[in-house]
Amino acid sequence: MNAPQADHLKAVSDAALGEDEQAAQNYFDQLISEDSRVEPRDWMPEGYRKTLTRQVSQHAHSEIIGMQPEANWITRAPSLKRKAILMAKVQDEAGHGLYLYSAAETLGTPRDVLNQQLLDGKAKYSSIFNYPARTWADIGAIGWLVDGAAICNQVPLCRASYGPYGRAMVRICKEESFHQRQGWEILYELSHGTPEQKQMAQDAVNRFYGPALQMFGPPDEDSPNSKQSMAWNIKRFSNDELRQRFVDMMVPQAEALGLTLPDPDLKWNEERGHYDYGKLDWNEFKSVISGHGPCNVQRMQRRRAAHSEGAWVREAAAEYARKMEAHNAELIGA
Ligand code: BYC
Repeated sequence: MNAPQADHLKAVSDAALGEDEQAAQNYFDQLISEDSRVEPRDWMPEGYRKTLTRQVSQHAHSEIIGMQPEANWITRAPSLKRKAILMAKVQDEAGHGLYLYSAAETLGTPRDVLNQQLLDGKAKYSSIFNYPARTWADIGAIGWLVDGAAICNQVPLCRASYGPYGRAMVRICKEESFHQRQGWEILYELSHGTPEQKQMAQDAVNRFYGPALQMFGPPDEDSPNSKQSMAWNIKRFSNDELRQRFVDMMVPQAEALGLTLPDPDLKWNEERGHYDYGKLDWNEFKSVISGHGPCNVQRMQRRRAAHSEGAWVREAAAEYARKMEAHNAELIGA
């Protein structure tokens, strides 16, 4: 084949490749515009894959790191019943991490790579888990406020355009509802107990309310990912929309608990049909997500230690899988 012929063939094959890619892009665009689901087998733009891998893996890391503040209270829960409930909740969080790592893996990055990004401090996890759980009431506040915020943020994610993520979120949200309920119940009992217990519940709410509002992410004007994620039907609402929904939901619940939300600017706005709320401390948020929150160092030290202490479990599981494979191959061969 001479050079002009080779050039001609290359041009034809580039055009065909281009056409294929265009057809794949058109199909993807159609799925998004019809509000259908994108599945792992489907072609997807690299940016879509990257954004989802980032969000889903960070979500998984949050579930795993999020076990720490609560697990710390399992041995100190005030009764056997409370201990059993808290253990079940913490185990649920581990399960959420597993569903989410599995969903993230379908996008092409293996779980050990995602996990290494967390261990190397290259991947984020939710800001809220860098705060300590100082008292038993904090466990109530985490359940009521943190899981409440999680539900508000995650129910719309059940309709995320990426199938494995949306389906994982359905089960996670069902379990989060039980988690919020258990937090509410702890706070209700404390706020209807002795004055000291009520004060303990109020102090916990005072500590966790602001950080819970920050879980929804930066204000819309400072959220670089929202616009594209919403155009791809990954996020259905902006950070501020969900934060507002959460505030509106929590005000009557706080009244029912007999507790106060620590915001002097919180008031009903008749015109907007929503509660107005005060400015959040975004400098604190930036500091926490850049590694300088009260517990960032402790959380990562614990995660790294747990990972290395668990090495024998991973080795045993891999060896068992290898033996089973050899055994099955022998049976097929026989
Ligand atoms: N903390 O452009 P933006 C749970 C980062 S687990 C830390 O708005 P996006 C539970 C953001 O990643 C709850 N970082 O981003 C578990 C981005 O940085 P990168 C976890 C945050 O992705 C155990 C940058 O700021 N929930 O409930 O469009 C026990 C700019 O933000 C945070 C999820 O993961 C934050 N709070 O929106 C109990 C939900 N906020 O990545 C309970 C799924 C923002 O560009 N994720 N950043 O370097 C989401 O819905 C979205 O990712 C977010 C952020 C709303 C969080």
